[in-house]
Amino acid sequence: MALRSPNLNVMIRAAREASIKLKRDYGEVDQLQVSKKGPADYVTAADIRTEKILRGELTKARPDYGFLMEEAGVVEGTDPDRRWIIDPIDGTTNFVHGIAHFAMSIALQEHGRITAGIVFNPISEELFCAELGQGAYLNDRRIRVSSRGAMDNAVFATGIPFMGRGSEGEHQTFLKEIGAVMAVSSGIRRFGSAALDLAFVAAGRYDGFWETGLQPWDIAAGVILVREAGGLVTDIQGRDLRLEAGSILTANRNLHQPLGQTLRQARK
Ligand code: 2AM
Ligand code: CA
Repeated sequence: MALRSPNLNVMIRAAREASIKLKRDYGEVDQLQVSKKGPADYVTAADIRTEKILRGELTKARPDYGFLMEEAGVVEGTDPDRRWIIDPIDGTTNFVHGIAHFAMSIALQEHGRITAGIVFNPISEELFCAELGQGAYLNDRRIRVSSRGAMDNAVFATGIPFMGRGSEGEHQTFLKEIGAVMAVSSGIRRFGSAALDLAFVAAGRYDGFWETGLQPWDIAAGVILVREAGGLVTDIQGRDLRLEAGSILTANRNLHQPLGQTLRQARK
């Protein structure tokens, strides 16, 4: 790939270091299905452990930077303008069910802007990374969003709300959305990791993705991947994305508008 910046190398090294333990943890999930404590506690422990390793490695390399992390929350750095946004395991439900579709997500935010992001699936060893103005890469290969232009050829990803996430009203809205999208597209997929969904849009595997109820660490790295791969990213209303907004709509340049329109029409 193009020359990686020192910060991107720091991120990749941290993720590779953390993946050693995470892979071992994942390998033990099967046995845990039958243990007394159950897999839920175990996955929480794996989340916390992975985040600690990432935090430790990143702090060693960049002692001044702050953090926004899924488990430990906000840690202010002495540099007020730079922080890492980390999701140690995006796709924890998959992890706990022994489905090898989860990833670490690390983004660098500088002066409020995301300037670099990586999404790393430690099992498939697919490493997606992007830096502002430098393009997006899968391992060492440049990636681009798909070029499909017709909704009826397109495959879209989404996240289905579940018990404990989203109100009854939000669940009903989601049913209307998939009703509308399934009627005009080639298919909908729900793999359970927003970070990987965005990475797959960047790689042109999905033609678009939408989801509500997300947190900044689910999407921070994925957003720069999609943008650097040539895709559009907004909230569901088509407005500029704020990471805190919780809703996201992304697709290639041909399909962003028709997908958004289909969703907004369905929500009425
Ligand atoms: P997680 O695996 O880190 O929890 C699946 O639809 C996506 O939603 C995943 O990226 C998942 O991240 C995220 N997710 C799961 N529960 C969530 C919650 N309560 N709030 C926000 N995001 C959640
Ligand atoms: Ca997550």
